[in-house]
Amino acid sequence: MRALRLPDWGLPPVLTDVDRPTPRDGEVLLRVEAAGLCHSDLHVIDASPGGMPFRPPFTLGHEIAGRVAAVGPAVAGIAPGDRVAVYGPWGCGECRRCSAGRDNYCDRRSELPWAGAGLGLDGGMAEYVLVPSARHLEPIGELDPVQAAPLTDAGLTPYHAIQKCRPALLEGSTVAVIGVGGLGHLAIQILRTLTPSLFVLAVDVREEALALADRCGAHLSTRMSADTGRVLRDASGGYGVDVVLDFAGTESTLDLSARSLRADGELVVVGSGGGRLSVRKPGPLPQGGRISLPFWGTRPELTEVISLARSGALRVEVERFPLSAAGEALARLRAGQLKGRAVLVPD
Ligand code: FEH
Ligand code: ZN
Ligand code: ZN
Repeated sequence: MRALRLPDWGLPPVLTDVDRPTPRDGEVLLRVEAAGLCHSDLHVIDASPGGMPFRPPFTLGHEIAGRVAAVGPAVAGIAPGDRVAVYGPWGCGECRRCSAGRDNYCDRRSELPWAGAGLGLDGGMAEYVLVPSARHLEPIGELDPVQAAPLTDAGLTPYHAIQKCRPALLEGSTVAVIGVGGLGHLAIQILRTLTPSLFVLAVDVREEALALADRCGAHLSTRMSADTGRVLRDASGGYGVDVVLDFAGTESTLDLSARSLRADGELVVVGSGGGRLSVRKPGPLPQGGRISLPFWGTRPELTEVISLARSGALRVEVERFPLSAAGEALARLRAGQLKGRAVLVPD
């Protein structure tokens, strides 16, 4: 079967032929119908030896949807032909966190030589993918797999981040979404769906991203500039923004987030842009300010995200590429030239 493999650190991914795996015990083999591209895939590709808690060679892709092709003898409740999305942050499956469906915060993460699908274990940028347990599979019904695949990360990650600050999302609260890419555009839709009375402000550097924010339901979208802190403050009645979701996590966006945050506000840092923010008193953060660093999402939350999408509340902006054009898709992602999420479809 064809698969996009990372052969070793420092080498580019290659599309090559590998054996199609056979499911054993509780494993499930999926025929991949869609695999999303994520900025984290670039971090993995660009990592140097020791930079990640796993090592190549493996197949990339941690945003997967497809159809069950075969099941191991111990599998129950899932059968060939079932259409599913894959929960990606596979944990040990035994600790308290994994037992509660919070594999994203597995207590034994540091002991595992992998972090999930396409993260040390073979992922979904391929014709088939082997999933270690049926517990990672979420039925998608009639949902288009090209919509479902990005929801397993680009949808699940903002959903989890929003659940973390849900108590602060009161009637009429102001929320800033900084970075309207694959995750940010879905964050806006989730915010508008879960708490319709929120006042949602969107910030990005690209005009097409601001247009996407408007289409997704942002009340105000503003281009990042030296003035953005004032714009956000003015838009929140001069008090500052109740919740900031930073999907970039760069030095400049963290600085903007801190400057725009209301006293007793919540800063949720989702993006892995490598920016730093000084946490000291007095310092750049307002009094009562709270920071969280959410990672991906939980298995029950994936059920909730797929249910929202099946109800029509979420629509992923997608750019499709055949698996054979994975190199072009990665180049467009790296150049910041994608509108929404790139999704590979095996050809
Ligand atoms: C995946 C693997 C490692 C780091 C970050 C990620 C995110 O894409 C998950 O949302
Ligand atoms: Zn990701
Ligand atoms: Zn665990």
